[in-house]
Amino acid sequence: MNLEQFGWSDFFERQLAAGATPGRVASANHGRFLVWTAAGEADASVSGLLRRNAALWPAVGDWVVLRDDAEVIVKVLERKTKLSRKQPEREIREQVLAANIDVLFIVSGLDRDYNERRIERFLVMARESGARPVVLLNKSDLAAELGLDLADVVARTERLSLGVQVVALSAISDHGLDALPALLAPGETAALIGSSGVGKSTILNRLLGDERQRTTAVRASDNRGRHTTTTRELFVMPGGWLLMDLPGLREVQLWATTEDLTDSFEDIQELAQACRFRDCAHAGEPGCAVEAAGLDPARLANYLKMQRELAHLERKVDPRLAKETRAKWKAIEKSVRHHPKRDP
Ligand SMILES: Nc1nc2c(ncn2[C@@H]2O[C@H](COP(=O)(O)OP(=O)(O)OP(=O)(O)O)[C@@H](O)[C@H]2O)c(=O)[nH]1
Ligand SMILES: [Mg+2]
Ligand SMILES: [Zn+2]
Repeated sequence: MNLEQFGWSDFFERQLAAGATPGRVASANHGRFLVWTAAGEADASVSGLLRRNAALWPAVGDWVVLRDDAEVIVKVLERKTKLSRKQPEREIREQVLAANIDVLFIVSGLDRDYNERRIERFLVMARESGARPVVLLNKSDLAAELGLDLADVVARTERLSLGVQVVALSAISDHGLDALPALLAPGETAALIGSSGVGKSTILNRLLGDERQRTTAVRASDNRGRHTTTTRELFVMPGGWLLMDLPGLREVQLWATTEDLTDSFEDIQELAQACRFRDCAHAGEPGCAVEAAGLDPARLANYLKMQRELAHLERKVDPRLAKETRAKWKAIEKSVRHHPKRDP
């Protein structure tokens, strides 16, 4: 087998010491990793060093170096891209969901799953990852049933996606699926993200021409999925590209910085240049150009919400920044103490 067909490139070659055995993590299960190598598949665990350091832990999609017997992963090569979220627990920590993804398919169902705010959130996540996002509106066969006009939903989604490609399709009737392989060159990797039940595994099965992934009907009452896929796994597709199926994401807390909002909300950032106050929060200040522009208030609210969330994360994560913030607060407290407010 040649490694290029799994996505190997100069970027990784340059990091490899002479004589080392590389491989790509195709799936992971409780500390065991299925690794594709030039000599075939290996079932590997990780070395003690990696085990002791969460930041060195391999993710599905990673290129790794194996020990000579191919039983232990000793190193994770630097990633080209990584898809991360904040771990859902209270602890402030990054969770890498997938590594070395070139194209990120953000999947929504055109049933009651369709949610513009969630798409905006996934777009921020995608942009932070370094992968090229593409929005997939699946279950187009159901749109009419729900009184959604397909052309209208596509146009709305395009508007909020600011130039990101939007593809309407129906995996179940094979409609629109053929647009996807054309978006990937041989050796490139795509991943499917979205909430449970949107049809990620169905899309994968159809493109693969094989029912390799299990799928389950959504709940009739609210179209919610049942978290059928529970592991992340890579598949080699007929056109020579790779596709990763992921479990449905119940909750996406971002692992990004406020900077990462810039691309996804260029419209708001541009309008903000004309606000009277440089630090305008677009929340009732006089002379606010953003509020005056008649933007969808839900989009603005979502932007502000993510901005607060990411500013909070930045304070928690970047110790230097956190220290500055603390120093600032101390200075404010001090000035308040020394200059108590007096009634006029
Ligand atoms: N009507 C319709 N149903 C679809 C379509 N695509 C998928 N489904 C159905 O939606 C249900 C959920 O599909 P899955 O592929 O299991 O969804 P998933 O996104 O992989 O869900 P998780 O693995 O739980 O994250 C299944 O019953 C599919 O048959 C479609 O285009 N139209
Ligand atoms: Mg699935
Ligand atoms: Zn403003």
